[in-house]
Amino acid sequence: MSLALAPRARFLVALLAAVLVASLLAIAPPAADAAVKKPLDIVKVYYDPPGKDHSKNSDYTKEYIQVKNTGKKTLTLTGYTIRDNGPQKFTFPKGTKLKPGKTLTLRSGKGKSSSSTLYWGKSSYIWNNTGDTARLYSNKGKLLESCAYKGGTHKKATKKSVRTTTTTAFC
Ligand SMILES: [Ca+2]
Ligand SMILES: [Ca+2]
Repeated sequence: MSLALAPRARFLVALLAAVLVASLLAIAPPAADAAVKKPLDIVKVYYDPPGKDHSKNSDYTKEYIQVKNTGKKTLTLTGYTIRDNGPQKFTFPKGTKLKPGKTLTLRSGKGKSSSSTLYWGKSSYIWNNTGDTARLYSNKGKLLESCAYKGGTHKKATKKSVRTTTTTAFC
């Protein structure tokens, strides 16, 4: 009789183990990427558009950084800033608003702003092709996100830098 029960006992042990693993997975912390998501999130830096870098505005404006409102409320970005790893700094103009789920593109160079696109307004590129750090600050100067990248293709993010292609850093 005890021999006949053995397979069932083994099955129960296996079932118990499966339930235990499932419950452990349920309380596992969220993925690193989800953890850094903020109501205002740097999505990507298009740091090196394809082709040679020419010193002209139509090329500067191909380069951009994108931020997204991942929250549920419209954000007013007046006074928020974006900085590179050097002295470059962009201040969001008074009255800049971003609706939930919407993305705002900030292009290097000069151009006419719209509700979805802003321009840094400088006669230069902003984002270094060989690596840089994009930092986003609130209007009170609080660091909201820091996104460091190396140039070239890096298929996996590390603690020090995000995933990149030859054109784009995924923050
Ligand atoms: Ca991000
Ligand atoms: Ca660049």
